[in-house]
Amino acid sequence: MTQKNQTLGEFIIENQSNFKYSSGELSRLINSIRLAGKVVNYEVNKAGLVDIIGAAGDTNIQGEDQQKLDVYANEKFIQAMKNRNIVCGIASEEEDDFITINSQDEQHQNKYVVLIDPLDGSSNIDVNVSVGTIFSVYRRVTPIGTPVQLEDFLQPGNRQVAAGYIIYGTSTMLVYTTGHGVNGFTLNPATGSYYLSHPEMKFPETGRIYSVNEGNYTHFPLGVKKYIKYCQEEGGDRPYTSRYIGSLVSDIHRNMIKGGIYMYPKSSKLADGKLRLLYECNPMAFIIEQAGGKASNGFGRIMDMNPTELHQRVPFFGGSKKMVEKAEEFMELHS
Ligand code: P6P
Repeated sequence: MTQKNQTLGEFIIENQSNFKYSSGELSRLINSIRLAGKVVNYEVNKAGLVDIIGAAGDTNIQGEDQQKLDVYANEKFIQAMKNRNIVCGIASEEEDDFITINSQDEQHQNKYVVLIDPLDGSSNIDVNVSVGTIFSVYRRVTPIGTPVQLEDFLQPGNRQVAAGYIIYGTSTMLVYTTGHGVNGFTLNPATGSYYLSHPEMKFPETGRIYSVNEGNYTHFPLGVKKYIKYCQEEGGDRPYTSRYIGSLVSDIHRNMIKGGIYMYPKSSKLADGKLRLLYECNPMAFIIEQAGGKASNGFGRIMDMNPTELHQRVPFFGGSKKMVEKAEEFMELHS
């Protein structure tokens, strides 16, 4: 039972029973992400004022310039999840390889792994556009007490125990699921607390917004081109509206509230698309499905894909169920 305006802390305590097998670690993990989100939010909100914008002079494994705030956010989330005897490993978009975290307490062995995109859409920071943090949580599959292995991270999305995002927008929100629906909490900067502002979020079954970088149109597969044209033609509730922020969290958050589809297809330039399966597509897919939507790679369920590498990319179509199904129809027809 959710009561509007509960604090996140009250909500976690009240819903502790939902976290099967967990003696409070999962709650404490969500709590540590909440705290790190507040610290990152403070820096994101004043990024224009301090020399924290601009490339840190380094590039991540994706070959993308690391904005200083990317590096800062990565450090803060890793710090928040270490030394709490909850997590045995972390994989991050900003880290080439996964990080092993040893338990500090012989009597207790950490059993969760976290995959995180600490600041997604960071190229938007210096133009003052919303950015987000995305996280995904699994129970490890290798024996507890041994060092974490790559296979602990290469699990299909259907084995996630929690996933969520923080959107640093006109307000800062934490939206997450533990497999029992999706709830959104808004940060009140005056008190530093997150309040349950969007209980039991639901993806509208259909919508009139399509989100895709149409600059890549000529490079898309024929089925994607046909679906985009379908969205633009007169007929029924069409033409739809095109809305694309270039920040995955922001585009999906808006579409979850208003109804819509977000697409990052493969193209002749990017054979597997751009988005990463493990710390972008799977967590967003868990949220989308828990809210009643659909998340696909164009031909099958994103969360059923068996990962092969930490930073692998996949095509992504996520949002209102009927819109994703229609897009899949076009891709099936023209594959
Ligand atoms: P493009 C940000 O880099 C990101 O990973 C997502 O947040 C966003 O939706 C997408 O890439 C934007 O990519 O190629 O359209 O600029």
